[in-house]
Amino acid sequence: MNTQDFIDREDRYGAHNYHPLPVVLDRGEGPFVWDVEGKRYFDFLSAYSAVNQGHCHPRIVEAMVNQARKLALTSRAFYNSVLGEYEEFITRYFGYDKVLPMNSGAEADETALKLCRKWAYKKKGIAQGNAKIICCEGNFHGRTITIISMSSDPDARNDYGPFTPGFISIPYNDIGALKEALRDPDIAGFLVEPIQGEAGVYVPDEGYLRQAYELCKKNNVLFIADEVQTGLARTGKLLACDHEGVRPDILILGKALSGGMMPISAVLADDDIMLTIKPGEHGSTFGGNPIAAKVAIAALSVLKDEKLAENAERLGHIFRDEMKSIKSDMIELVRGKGLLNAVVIRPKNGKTAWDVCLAMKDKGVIAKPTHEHIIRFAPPLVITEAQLREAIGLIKEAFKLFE
Ligand code: IF1
Repeated sequence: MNTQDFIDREDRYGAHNYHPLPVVLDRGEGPFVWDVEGKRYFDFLSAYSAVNQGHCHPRIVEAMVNQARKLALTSRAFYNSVLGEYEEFITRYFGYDKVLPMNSGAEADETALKLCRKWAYKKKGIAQGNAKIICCEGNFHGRTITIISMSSDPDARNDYGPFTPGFISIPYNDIGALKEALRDPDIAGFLVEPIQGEAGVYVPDEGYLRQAYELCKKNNVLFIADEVQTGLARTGKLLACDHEGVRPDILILGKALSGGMMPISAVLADDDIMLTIKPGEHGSTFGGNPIAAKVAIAALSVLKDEKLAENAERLGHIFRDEMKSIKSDMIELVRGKGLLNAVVIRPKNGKTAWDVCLAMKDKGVIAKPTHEHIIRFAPPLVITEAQLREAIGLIKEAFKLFE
């Protein structure tokens, strides 16, 4: 079978809820992936920042295989010998009292919303059913009906109503709008991405997170950070909130928490928030399963042992400088933090970001546009400077084709 055969088979038997770049990946290692024709690519999407540790990291694979051979799943109906080890590891790692383990990022966001509402009624004293949560225009927190009830993206929400009530949407990176919204005494929380990934790597003004956090504290409102995409060293710090010294009341993690091996997500909070959920009030079959426990410990250990945040910080500056040096009238602007970057593309002669991605693919770099004209560049954080410079050379060659 060749590339087209694989594509045709997916088209025939799979739902059409994606429009992938026409490349069929077969193997991954570190910053590289190979397609079914044996061609090598630099992966500049990292499965939307789930593969920060590089594809198939040996330490994480070994942790997964060893546990899979011993005990894969118990459910939370019983205790097991590794969940406590993981809970202690991750709560010490991030400095919180407790963790609630889930699977997908969306599940973790939903868990955070439930936790916030529970805290609102049990601790803040908001009247039952009246708790409201502030969210931001341009957000992306997942694909469930409650989460898309917060979305301002028609593609994410059209024809999926009726929606979950209780969300107040304000402009991102707008402290005045947040201050105004916080005048409502029934506000329980503020859910925010430290950098809006899907919106096109929208980096807020310096100080935005810190000011937002202070406003929430002043109004007894929980500051909830969705670090599913920005967390785990991606932006050059362990958490994107670390750039401003903000400690979220509720921290949401996912994606690279497993190094891309399987869905693992987590919600961290201190006791006064976390213990508002009592036994039987929330859960999931696979949440905190033994394999996930061991995989997450390995994935988090790799981040620190291989100094991936420092690498992302250093190489991010090189990447943005190099992209800004490209003389192309298709490049409108370059923005990002660490190795979460994006280039806004100005269409030219009918050529768009999609065409640039096709050209880059032919040169050996795969990335995908978001919102038509924005290309996100997010390689695995294990990429070396030499590899990054090689990939930048290939990206430059691709842009040259449109001159
Ligand atoms: C898709 C976007 C990125 C996320 C943040 C929660 C979740 C995500 C900040 C939910 C997931 C993924 C989902 C994937 C594409 C990708 C994405 F383009 F959709 F928006 F990264 F920007 N919070 N993002 O970014 O986590 O349930 O997927 O594990 O749905 O197309 P999930």
